[in-house]
This record gives sequence, structure tokens and C-alpha cells, in this order.
Amino acid sequence: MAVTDHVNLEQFIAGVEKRNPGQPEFVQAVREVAEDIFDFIQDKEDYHNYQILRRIAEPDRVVSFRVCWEDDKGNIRVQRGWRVQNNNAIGPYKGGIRFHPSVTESVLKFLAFEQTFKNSLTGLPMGGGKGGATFNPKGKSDHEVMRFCQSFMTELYRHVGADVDVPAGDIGVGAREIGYMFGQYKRITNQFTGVLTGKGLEYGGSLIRTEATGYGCVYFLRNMLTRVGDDVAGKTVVISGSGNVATHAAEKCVQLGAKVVTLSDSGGFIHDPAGIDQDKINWVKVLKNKARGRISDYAKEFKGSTFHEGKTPWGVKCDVALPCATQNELLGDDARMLVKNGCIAVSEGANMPTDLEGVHVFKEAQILYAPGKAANAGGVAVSGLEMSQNSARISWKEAELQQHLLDIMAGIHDRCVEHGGRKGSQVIDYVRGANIAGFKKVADAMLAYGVV
Ligand code: NDP
Ligand code: 2IT
Repeated sequence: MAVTDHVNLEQFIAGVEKRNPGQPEFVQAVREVAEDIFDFIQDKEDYHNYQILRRIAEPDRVVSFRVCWEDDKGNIRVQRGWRVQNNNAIGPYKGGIRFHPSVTESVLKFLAFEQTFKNSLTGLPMGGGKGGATFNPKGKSDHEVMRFCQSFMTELYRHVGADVDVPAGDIGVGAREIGYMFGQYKRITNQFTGVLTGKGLEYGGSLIRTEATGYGCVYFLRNMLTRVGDDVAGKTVVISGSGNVATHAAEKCVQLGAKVVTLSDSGGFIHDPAGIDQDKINWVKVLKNKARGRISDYAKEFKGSTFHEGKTPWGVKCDVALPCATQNELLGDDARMLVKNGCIAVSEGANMPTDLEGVHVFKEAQILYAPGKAANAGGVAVSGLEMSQNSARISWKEAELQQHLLDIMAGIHDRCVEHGGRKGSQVIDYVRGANIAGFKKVADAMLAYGVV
């Protein structure tokens, strides 16, 4: 094979920008990975000659489609849906579905790209994909959500399948939405297969899938702390978000003896200096999942807590920060403030919550910093276990699954340490470790296939 001229990092990113105009989140995610991969592949001709990174940064396909539905007043509403199938070199496409007005093709492409590395890191055979729609479930009735989900699946069913592409939940998509989508898939295809994960326990779901992302994020934090002789117990923890990932991260922190003092949503954050204990977390779960209320209600319910409208929680003094809401919610100045206030560890429950400037601040400060693709992989890992259980038509017990989750998170931590260390330094660059370990498995599979 002829040796292609090697482009440098900036030339590579310029090409990505040119081919993906108006898609800043996608370019950001590719740059974050490319910064490490360029260094890693410097002396590895095959990865260059076969254009591996260039190919991973070009989704296998992006399907976009119209989703029409009727609201309770009889109005016809039209939204756009997408499925981005980024890479299936190591297994069927796998990744969540997001329903949020901020969803764009750029956001879903960044998420599918990140998912490819994350899924590889879990050690399970899953490729990377992501989907979603501009639909906003907030303020919609159950029947409106049902009609939207059914309409969404009426197109999506053509592109997914238990051995093709297996979606799950993400922002705005939880048990209710998965139920409606699975019901519609089954109705259209007449097949009862593991086409979605995050299903209800009655119809093929796995125990601990709901908890897995948040719990896994805290296990990863604990792995990082243990390596430096420290512990989660006694730490003051600041968390953003108040959805699935945030509430379960908070729950695991409390179980391990830490004190959680903040939660947030898109309206602002609450600060509870007394600590958000298990009872309060249960209250938030009901608020979010049943009453579908706002986190500002917390300050009305619990004396001594305060609501800070339109603000993020990063100014609150803490030992540990767990960003668990959304992308680019923690900017360079927030990162500097956290470091200045004595924060020693950040474990990302959300996908790409820290912007590139913030990432560089954490790296330079040499705090323990776990990127989402490593720290939040527990959710998709248990999704992978749900797929195995569905294929075998069995259900594993909770203790077995808990152990798998612990082992998988420990395995990801080990892989990050293996690839994120530098000679002569005890400091681990977890971003570099996750990027290289995630890349290597996918890249080697792609090499085995030749040019396809
Ligand atoms: P949920 O819908 O359950 O909760 C999302 C939370 O984030 C809500 O509190 C929401 O507030 C807040 N939020 C969403 N968008 C914004 C925004 N633009 N600005 C501020 N706050 C916002 O979603 P999840 O908990 O499932 O997902 C949270 C993050 O974790 C996402 O980045 C997701 O990709 C990631 N993730 C999720 C996994 C899972 O298994 N669910 C697995 C791995 C990663 P509001 O109610 O006001 O919208
Ligand atoms: O970002 C993620 O990893 C998810 N939203 C979960 C994906 C999955 O397939 O369980």
C-alpha cells in the first residue's frame, strides 16, 4: 500500500471543519480525540495509511426523517428525527436516543462518535450510534409522548434491529419512552427481540440498567481515588443535573459516605449545605419522573436549601464535581474556579460536559479528571449485558449484574491507566488513556477488514 502524505493535527481538524460546516459539537469531539490519537499513531504507519481516524470521524451513515404527530388539541406537529450510525467495526451500532429541543445533527454526530470509543472501552462487542429528535417531552401529556414515540419508531424501525443497531435512552428518553417505542417496534415487525435496551423488567429489561450510569460514574471516581490512596467517604460533592444519571450518581455517593450538596436542571441549581440524603434523592426522583417538576421546587420543600436561577453549581466549594446534565455545561472559567476552590476530582456522568478549555485546565492542574467516555460507560455496559440476556432469553440476578458493573468500570480504569501514564510520572491523563484504549480496539478491527 502506498504511503499517504501525513497531515498534521491542525490540517486534519481543518478538513473535519470543512466537511462538517455548522457542526461545532462534532468538530469539538473529534478534536478532543485527535489531540491524543495523533501523538499515539505517530510511529504507527498502518493507522495512517488506512486513514483510520479519518474513517471513524465520518459516520457510516446519518439517517434523518420527518416525525409527524397530533397534539391533544388536534394540531399537527412536525419534528425532525435522526439516527447516526457512526461505526460498527466491533459490534452492532449501540447508543441512546435523545429527545430535546437542542438536538441537532451536530450534537448527535458528536454523541455517536464519542459512543464508538466509549463502547469499545467497555470491552463488550458494541459499535457506536446515537439518535434523537427535536421533540421536547416537557409539558406534554402521556398520550402526546406516546403518539410522538410511535411516530418516531414508525420510521426508525427500518434502520434498527437486535443485530443491527440497538438504541436506548438518553436525555428526555427514559422507561416511559422506551416502552412506547418498543411496543410500536413489536407491533410493526411482529418480533419480540432485544432491539432496545433500558426496557421495563416485565418485558426483557435488565436489573440495574436504570442505576448503572450514575453508579458507574461514582465507581470510576472511587477507582481514581483509590489509586492515589484516597476515598469517596467524607468528600463534599457538587453534581449538576437532576435526571437519571445525576440522581443515581448522588445515591451512590451517599451510599459511600460522601455529602452531595447540589443538583440542577436547565432552570438553575439548588444548594443544600446540610446534604442531599437518600430521602431527598427519592423525593427528587418522584419530582422528575412522576410529577415532571422543576428542581426549583426542592428549595421550597427542604428548609436551609437555596435555588440559584439560571446558574450552574461550579462555584460551590467542593472536593469532587460530577457534571451529569449535558454537553458544554462546564466552561474554562468554571474549571478554573473548581480547581481554585480545592476540587481534586471530576468524573463526568454526562457526555462532553466540559468544553475544550476546561479539559485543558483540568489536565494542566493535574487533578483526577475522568472524561465521560470512560466515567459514564456503566450505562451502555449494562445495556450490553441486557442484550446478552435477551439473546440468551434469561435474566441475571442483581448481585451478578452489580459485580459485572464493578468489574467493567475497574477494567476501563485499568485500560485508562495503561494508556494514560507517562514515563517518570505518577499522574494519569485519563483523557489520553480513554482515547487511545478506545481507539485501538476499533482501529485494529478496521485494519482486519481492509478498506471497507
Ligand atoms: P435526563 O433526561 O434523565 O436528565 C437530564 C438532566 O440534565 C435534567 O436535569 C435536565 O434538566 C438537565 N439538562 C438537560 N439539558 C440541559 C441543558 N441544556 N442545560 C442544563 N441542564 C440540562 O437525562 P440523563 O440523566 O439520562 O442524561 C444526562 C447526561 O448523561 C447526558 O449528557 C447524557 O448523554 C448522559 N448519559 C446518559 C446515560 C444514560 O444511561 N441515561 C448514559 C451515559 C451518558 P431539565 O429537566 O431542565 O431539562
Ligand atoms: O450516552 C450513553 O452512553 C447512553 N445514553 C446510553 C446508551 C445505551 O445504549 O445504553
